[in-house]
Amino acid sequence: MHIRTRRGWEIPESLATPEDMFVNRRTLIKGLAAGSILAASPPFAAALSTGAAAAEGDPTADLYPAPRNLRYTLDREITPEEITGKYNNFYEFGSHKQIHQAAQRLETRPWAVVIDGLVEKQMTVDIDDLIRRMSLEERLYRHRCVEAWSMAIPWTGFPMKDFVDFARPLSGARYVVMETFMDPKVAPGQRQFWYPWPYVEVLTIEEATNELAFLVTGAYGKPTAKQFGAPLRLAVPWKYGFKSIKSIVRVSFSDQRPKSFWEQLAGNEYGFWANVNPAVPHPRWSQATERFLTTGDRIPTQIYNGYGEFVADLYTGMDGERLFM
Ligand SMILES: Nc1nc2c(c(=O)[nH]1)N[C@H]1C(S)=C(S)[C@@H](COP(=O)(O)O)O[C@H]1N2
Ligand SMILES: [Mo]
Repeated sequence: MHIRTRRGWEIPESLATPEDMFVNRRTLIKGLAAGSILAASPPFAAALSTGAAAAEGDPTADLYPAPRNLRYTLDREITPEEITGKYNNFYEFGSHKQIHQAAQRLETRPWAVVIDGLVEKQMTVDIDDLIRRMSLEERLYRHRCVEAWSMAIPWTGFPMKDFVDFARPLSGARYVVMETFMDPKVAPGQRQFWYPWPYVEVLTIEEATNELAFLVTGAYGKPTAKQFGAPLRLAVPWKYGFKSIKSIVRVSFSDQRPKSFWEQLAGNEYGFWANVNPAVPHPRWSQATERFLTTGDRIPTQIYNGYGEFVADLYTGMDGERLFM
């Protein structure tokens, strides 16, 4: 190991990731660069050694690949699953990026999702019944982590608006509160009592019913690998990645706004709105650029992660709010 001076942009990465992993990933990326996968445009069917098995025997496997919705386009290459499937934030399985093997212990069937709070009728829905009720599509989305790395993923799922319609919230419901599974026997991170488990995230009803809010059931043309948050995960690509909660077991509609997992831990660093904005630095690092996992290059960050045309209207007239943190 050698000591060297870090530049400003390296700080978040070095806090989160040991240096040697970064080097290994660069080597991996070089090896992949010649492959056709980077340029492939049809829905993905690439297998990953860890995680591909999760898709086999999945009761909804026949629904993949789902048709791609061409309304959502990328300005960059899709990040291969060989990279995204081995570089994850899923604190339930450890507070580092190499959790993909540990996450295979998560049993994703049977899986039930509780819908409660301010709804016409509380219910518990089986994940396979839910998925078959919805109409699956593929969307290419950017993902921007608050730690200043980013990727581009072909998610499969359904609009969260369709889920909200299915849940039939009462008119007083203002927030959608989502919760991850809780099982410290399976998820060693949950034995770390200083974290406020279970992981919770919250959207306003307006955000949850915005066309971009997407409930993810698959990635790369098949049911999602467990490390991505199988069997049901959120994707809200205009917000920092921590809002995109994984492995959801409960969705509650409320007139109150409870604090999210990260807000409880450090509310001044990970706020409720968490919209991406290059001009608003994190208290400990700049958000002006991001490291794109596909190439390893630094690229400029865009306001709302480039999705302003879809979501900027949600935030007009909210000047007093900390919209970008
Ligand atoms: N339950 C849960 N959801 C979570 C997290 C987590 O630790 N636990 N991490 C979040 C963060 S910080 C990011 S960047 C994304 C990472 O998603 P990925 O591993 O699929 O890239 O998941 C988000 N959802
Ligand atoms: Mo993140």
